Amino acid sequence: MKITAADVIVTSPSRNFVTLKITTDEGITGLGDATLNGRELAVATYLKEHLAPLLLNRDPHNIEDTWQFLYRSSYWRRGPVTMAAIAAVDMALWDIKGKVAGLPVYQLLGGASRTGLRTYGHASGRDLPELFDSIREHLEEGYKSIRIQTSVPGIKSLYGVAAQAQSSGERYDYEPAGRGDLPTEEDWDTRAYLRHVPTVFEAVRNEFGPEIPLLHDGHHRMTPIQAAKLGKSLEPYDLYWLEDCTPAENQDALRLVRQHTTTPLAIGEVFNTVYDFQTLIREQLIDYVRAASTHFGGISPLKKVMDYAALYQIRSGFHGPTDVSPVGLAAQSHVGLAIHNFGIQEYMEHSEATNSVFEQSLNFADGYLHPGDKPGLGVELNEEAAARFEYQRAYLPYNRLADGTVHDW
Ligand code: KDG
Ligand code: MG
Repeated sequence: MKITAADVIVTSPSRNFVTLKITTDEGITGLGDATLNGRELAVATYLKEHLAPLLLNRDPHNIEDTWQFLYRSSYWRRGPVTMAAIAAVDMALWDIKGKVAGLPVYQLLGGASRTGLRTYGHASGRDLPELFDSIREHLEEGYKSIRIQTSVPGIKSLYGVAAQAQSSGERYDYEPAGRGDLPTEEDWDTRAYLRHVPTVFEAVRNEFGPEIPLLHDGHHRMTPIQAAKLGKSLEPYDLYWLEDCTPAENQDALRLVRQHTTTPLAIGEVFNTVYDFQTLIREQLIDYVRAASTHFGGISPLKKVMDYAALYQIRSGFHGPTDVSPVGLAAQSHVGLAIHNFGIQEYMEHSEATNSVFEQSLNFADGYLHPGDKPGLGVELNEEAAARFEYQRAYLPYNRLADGTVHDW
């Protein structure tokens, strides 16, 4: 079998997505997700200009060889643009292999280790009553585990509560990348945040009891000692995890955090290769691997990093916001179903417009996600529908402190 075409489809049903479609001489096609939120066209160009010509006439069955060839032959390694492009190729080839075999991808990865993937959803609110409503809504929808984000008194905006939701009062359950020519500026004050967050978790535990697994995302905003302080102050509320407590580039920071708190730590949504996780896994500085198949080079390296993490009892918590497309979500759901050390899957439901473009066998019921049993990844792209949603430039917001200093967002 030979690859005869590698097409890149950019579409924007509610938000931008970049999808690679690989076609073979036998007419079988495979899809891969190459979406990099806010920098989508960089990956689309990388794929069109640099990888597509290398794929023509290759045997689609040689997934590992193709991955190594694309990774090593560029000389320039790693980085989100390169690894999202390689990820799309890797996913598309697994999709093709599954279709040829007549099996869903998780069967090719060793078969199911569980009946479904436990998920967590995002509850948020400007104040406690709004947050409680959001938690109740998620529980009614079947979610068994919930991420909690709220506005902080004195700060006009907070990650997890989008500007549009703040002004309209609507439920916020989609990503904050804003369409427009320039990014939105938000404000931030870590001391106010550190004072406020433990009071929120205390209130949530008082209202909803001790059983629900609760999560929180610090979104890279704290210094190591601030993160240690937050981890300690959240210990009475028994978090499932504290995510991205410090900027991900400085992995040594986690040593300090770890020495001070038993709150479980999750990190890695901006990581691109196993090398980013190497020290964190070997020294057992984290409890959950937050990589997404899309930004981590695809299914092949995600399975490998999880096998490495298994040696240290570290589990998965794959990144699953809506900027991971239904193709990327399916890819990591197949991995999650197959590995023994699955932890939890982040799940923000895609919009109706997104689902009209990506037809999926993936299903969500009673808080559990399953990639379905269609051969391959179980996602097909409706190209006619995709063509109706033209790309629109979009940016994630950024933060400034009260004195005007740029801060991590
Ligand atoms: O593109 C950025 C988003 O993926 C990120 O803000 C979402 O932190 C996030 C999460 O945990 O889902
Ligand atoms: Mg996060």
